[in-house]
Amino acid sequence: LDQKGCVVWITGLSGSGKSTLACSLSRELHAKGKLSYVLDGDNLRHGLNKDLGFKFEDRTENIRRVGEVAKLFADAGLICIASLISPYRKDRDACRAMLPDLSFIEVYMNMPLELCEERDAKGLYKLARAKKIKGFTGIDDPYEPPLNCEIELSLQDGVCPPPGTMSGRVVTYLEEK
Ligand code: GGZ
Repeated sequence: LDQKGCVVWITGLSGSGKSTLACSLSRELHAKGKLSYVLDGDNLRHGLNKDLGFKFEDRTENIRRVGEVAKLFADAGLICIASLISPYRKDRDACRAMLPDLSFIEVYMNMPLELCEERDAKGLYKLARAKKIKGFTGIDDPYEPPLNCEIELSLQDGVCPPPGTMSGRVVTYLEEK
């Protein structure tokens, strides 16, 4: 295998475009002959993490487990793309600490809450605003933005760049390192 494993950790609010970016990145890497695998928080919560909810300790355990699995994929030489809200800085930093230097690439989807809320693909923000869901990230649960991430993606001239543009930035970063 002509590649070194690493973890691309995508963090950001629900609806910020993490899964879309993960998918676009995975396709682009595939086209370049690179092996990757996507770990999506929402999907893993149906299997590996189905015993976990959204309270503080559960989210911490969720991130810890996905970090451990991501490390296994990276050890096997894959580019592991983890896409989770991962709202707490200490949990993301603990994942970073599991991996060798330079092999944890934190990507921050810095999208305004208003935009995420406008998208509201699953209607969860609406439920959270109506207090039918408690502890929803960005509404009544905190999101701690990264202080030193490798890549920050945000609006360009007030609009969200297309997924291909954003995944292109990540690929360029990976190629350069
Ligand atoms: C945040 C929630 C919540 C609460 C359900 N807070 O956008 P989605 O819907 O499809 O993906 C979100 C997913 C978050 O799972 P993660 O494993 O990424 O979260 S964390 O990293 O914080 O452990 C969202 C849905 O689950 N969801 N309830 N209260 N998101």
